Amino acid sequence: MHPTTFDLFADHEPEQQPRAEQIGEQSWVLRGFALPVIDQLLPALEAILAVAPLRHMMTPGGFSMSVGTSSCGTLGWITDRSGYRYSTVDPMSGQPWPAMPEVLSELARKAAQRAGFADFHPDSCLINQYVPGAKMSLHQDKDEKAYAAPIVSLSLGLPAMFLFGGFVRSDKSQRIPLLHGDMVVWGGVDRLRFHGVLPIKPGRHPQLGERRINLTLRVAG
Ligand code: MD3
Ligand code: FE
Repeated sequence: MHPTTFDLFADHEPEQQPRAEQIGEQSWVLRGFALPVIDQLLPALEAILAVAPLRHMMTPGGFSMSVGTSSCGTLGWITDRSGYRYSTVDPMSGQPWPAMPEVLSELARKAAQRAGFADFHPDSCLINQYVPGAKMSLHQDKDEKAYAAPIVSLSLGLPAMFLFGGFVRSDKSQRIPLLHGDMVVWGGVDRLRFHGVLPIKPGRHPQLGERRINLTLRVAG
């Protein structure tokens, strides 16, 4: 058994360990990596969304995002007419964002370690909800203070087709299907690659219903 997955997969046979697929020089898809703790994650996520509900934020250009967003952790990502940034306060409630559940930060730390990034301690988790038809256009993630740390994502619910591009918008994108329980780690030389999500296809997930939720764990501050 791989030493870094010892705790998380203690009850599982080695052949049931998640497969790691390399999608970039320093980027990995970890199929099903979250499944062993999914029954702890989903109630923790519902508790966060009860305190910090999903909302459709307005981009600086004045467009409402098709994706509903919220956050947990010390810093939460927000956007309004004055731009994109991280804030310690949820502007909807005027309160700090809900704490990041330990099951989530530990899972992200283990995923990052599996992809070669030691000591990943995220201070922010952005929660994106996609209903069928919602998408995310190609963009780069540049609002974090530093790019040394990777970004770790966790996909839940309906499947998505993730677009993994290059360093300029016009570079050809790879298409990578992401399923419930999959995790992806992007870092190092791949940290500033363009990426996006194609419109979600209609469907119903047994646990999440008619939606996809994606969590991205980051070192934002
Ligand atoms: C690839 N979210 O929140 S996963 C985002 O599925 C975002 O909700 C998508 O893009 C989603 O910003 C994609 C996350 C992701 C985040 C950062 C990356 C993929 C990345 C940085 C570089 C390359
Ligand atoms: Fe992004």
